[in-house]
Amino acid sequence: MGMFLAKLMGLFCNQEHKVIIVGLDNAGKTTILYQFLMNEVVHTSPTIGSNVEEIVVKNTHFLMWDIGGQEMLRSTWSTYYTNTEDLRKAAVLVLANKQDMKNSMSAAEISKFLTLTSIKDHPWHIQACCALTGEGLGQGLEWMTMKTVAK
Ligand code: G3D
Repeated sequence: MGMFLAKLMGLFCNQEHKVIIVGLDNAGKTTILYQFLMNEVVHTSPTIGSNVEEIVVKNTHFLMWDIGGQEMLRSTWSTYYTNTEDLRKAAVLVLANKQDMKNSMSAAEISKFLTLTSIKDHPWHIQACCALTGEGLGQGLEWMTMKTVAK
């Protein structure tokens, strides 16, 4: 993971990119962020809001919008996106977390359930992972990096 992040920093050079993580409550968003924070090359900025955390790897900004996942709040998600960045060219990475749990849905099952193949206007990828160990997170970010650098 450490080596991967170092490689990632080199690829991003002086560009600034933002990653917004959204998901249901208890999905593992904070745990995923914690995996990044454990890496010594990552610096954290003070919490910039009650539900927003930011980590900065050189000039790459990872913004974690921990927006409540309750159904009644989901209609407000687009408001956060509008105020954050233009998503027209955004790539979509779905992290199928908690793969270590016995009854977790596989990445293929989640992909089918979410009908990810219907996404035609953005590159997308689903990555099985376990935030507790960090397994799969590196591959997910690697995909995101490839999509970003390819632009
Ligand atoms: P959230 O920020 O999306 O709300 P959290 O979710 O990161 O707070 O995680 C919610 C709970 O799920 C935590 O358990 C956390 O340890 C657990 N969790 C996160 N990722 C994984 C994973 O990959 N596997 C397993 N088994 N558990 C995971 P607690 O008990 O602290 O509430």
